[in-house]
Amino acid sequence: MTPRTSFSNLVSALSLVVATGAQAQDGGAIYADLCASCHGEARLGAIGPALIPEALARLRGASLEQVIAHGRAATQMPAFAGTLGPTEIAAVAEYVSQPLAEIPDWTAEDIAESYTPNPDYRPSDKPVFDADPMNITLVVETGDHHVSVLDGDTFEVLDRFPTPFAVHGGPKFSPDGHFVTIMSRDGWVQKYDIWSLQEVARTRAAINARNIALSPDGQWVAVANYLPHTLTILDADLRPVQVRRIVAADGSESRVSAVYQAPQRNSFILALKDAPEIWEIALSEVAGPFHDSFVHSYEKGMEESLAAEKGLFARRRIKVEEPLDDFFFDPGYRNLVGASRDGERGVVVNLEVGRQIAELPLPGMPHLGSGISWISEGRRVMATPHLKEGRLTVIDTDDWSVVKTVDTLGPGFFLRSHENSPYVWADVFFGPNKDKMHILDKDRLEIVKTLDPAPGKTVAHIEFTKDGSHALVSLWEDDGAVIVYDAMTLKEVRRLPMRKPSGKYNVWNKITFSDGTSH
Ligand code: DHE
Repeated sequence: MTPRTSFSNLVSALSLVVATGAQAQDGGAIYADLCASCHGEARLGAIGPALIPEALARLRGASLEQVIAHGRAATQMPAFAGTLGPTEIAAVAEYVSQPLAEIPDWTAEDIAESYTPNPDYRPSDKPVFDADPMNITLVVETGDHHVSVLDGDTFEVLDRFPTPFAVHGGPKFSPDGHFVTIMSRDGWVQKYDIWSLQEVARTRAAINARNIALSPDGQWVAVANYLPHTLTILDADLRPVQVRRIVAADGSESRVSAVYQAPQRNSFILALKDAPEIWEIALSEVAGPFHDSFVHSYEKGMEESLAAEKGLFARRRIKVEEPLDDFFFDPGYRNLVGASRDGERGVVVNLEVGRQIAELPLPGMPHLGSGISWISEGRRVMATPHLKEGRLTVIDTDDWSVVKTVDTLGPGFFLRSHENSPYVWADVFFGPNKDKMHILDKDRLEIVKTLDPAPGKTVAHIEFTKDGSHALVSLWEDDGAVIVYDAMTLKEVRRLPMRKPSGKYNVWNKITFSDGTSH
């Protein structure tokens, strides 16, 4: 079992961090002297973000030293090149890259204490703007940690609000599109009122989180966490309701890969990152189809009794052969397709019978979280990009056979389409062709055009307007843009300046689970 300590004991526990030689010890002293006041004595974040390997995953070695030396534009992070020499900068970078000696706890009390309502928030029972509230698109700008609220008809920015540091994953809209909930990698969860264009509140649900899911009725927010090993459930006001420790059937603890809502099943589905299990969390008293699946999958000898697990948030375990990182659901949420750890196969798990029913060849690390589904020549297919190979795989969701493999100009990250569009848009996120955007015909399953709107720059992630008439593409640079295309002629019509717009989310497409959006 991994050792744990309470948050209050953490500072003293950190003195146990095993230093990797004199350099790391110096790094610790420099950290305490210059960094702790903003990033927290325990490196868990304060006004600055947490400085722990889980949070710095994409910022290592030279890049981390660059930030320490030169600061970070548009943030309060100052440059230390005038104060510290290169060896000291390397030492502090090395220090913050070391794992914490103990996995800190983050209890319901810690969450409740972090709760920060916006004192100026005034609710409004109707939108304070004339734009169609169903055609609002949110643009997450990770360049300076803001979200722009776009009118999907005029492309006017109605508001631009600050977010917690490093938002990741899709914001989740309430079923009526009135509110949105956003999560940062540091575990902060923010609620924003789209109708009144104001932040409602924010709270820190964990130390390091993966993603969030909102229950189909909008009443509960599930937060999937890496640190600590928990699933946090908040109510719609962001107050903690349950902090559930993730303990696999064999007693070991696990991180959570991701959590999603399954609307037809009225449940949350999550995958454990370190144990071969999928969990389903009931969002009503266990009854109906969920109850049947629940009873079916119940195993004697589990520590909890069925009786104890039949209320709200009852948990069902589905055993799989190996842990799943990333997954996709068919539109009826009857089946889940997950990527195997070796990145070579996809496994199909039927949620009703609670077991694996098929396996697919998906070499090259499929990115199933970005998978989308549509009707192609009368049959329902899904497609996934691959993070390590330049290809898209199209799968028939009736018999789980591979219909086609489409070669692309490099590995991609995101895919999008819309019911009213004949095309699927696929980025080429990695490699020399990161500036390209492929357009595929949904029936022929062929690339019919490749856009090149900003040679040499990263072009990624797509979202459609509510009616599918326009496609919004990110120019994923610090001084980037959202490029608006006519989705039929594929011609650029507008370019809206944005700071590294990582993702875009249309209220209508998301709340109606539009064909062509990822979950
Ligand atoms: Fe993501 C969504 C996991 C790295 C930008 N990413 C998701 C989701 C998961 C996931 C599970 C779905 C959550 C949801 O929307 O509820 N991402 C992972 C990883 O495991 C990975 C590869 C490694 C990691 O660092 O965690 C990873 N992701 C990245 C990035 O480096 C990206 C490109 C930049 C960033 O901001 O961190 C990135 N991920 C995104 C975006 C989404 C996302 C923009 C939402 C896409 C959408 O359209 O819904």
